[in-house]
Amino acid sequence: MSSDGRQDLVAFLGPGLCVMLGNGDATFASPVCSPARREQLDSEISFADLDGDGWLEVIIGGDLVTVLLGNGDGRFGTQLLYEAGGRLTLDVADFDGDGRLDLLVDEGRNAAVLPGRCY
Ligand SMILES: [Ca+2]
Ligand SMILES: [Ca+2]
Repeated sequence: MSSDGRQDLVAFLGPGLCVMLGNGDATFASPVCSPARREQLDSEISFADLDGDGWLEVIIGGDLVTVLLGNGDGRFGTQLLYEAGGRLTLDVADFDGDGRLDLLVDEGRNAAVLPGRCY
């Protein structure tokens, strides 16, 4: 989640979605948390650089797919919401081959692709 090359942790904790920046020695800094909606707490989380700026975004599944744009220091800027209709699983790939990452949301019987378009 940061640009230092060290592995970081992201998890839902009491206050919300929290990032713990890695110190590079198997220890982590104190969590920095962003508020999360209650229904997100058991949602699937994916990570990808959706806008091509080199920083990872956090993608949270659910009725509303939430994309939190990473700013490279473990914090998040803009929050984007996409109606997904109660989908359960989430995948990120370039499904239509246009060079932009897309989101696949799937509830088991029905799947939908949200085409990437933000860069
Ligand atoms: Ca990015
Ligand atoms: Ca695409």
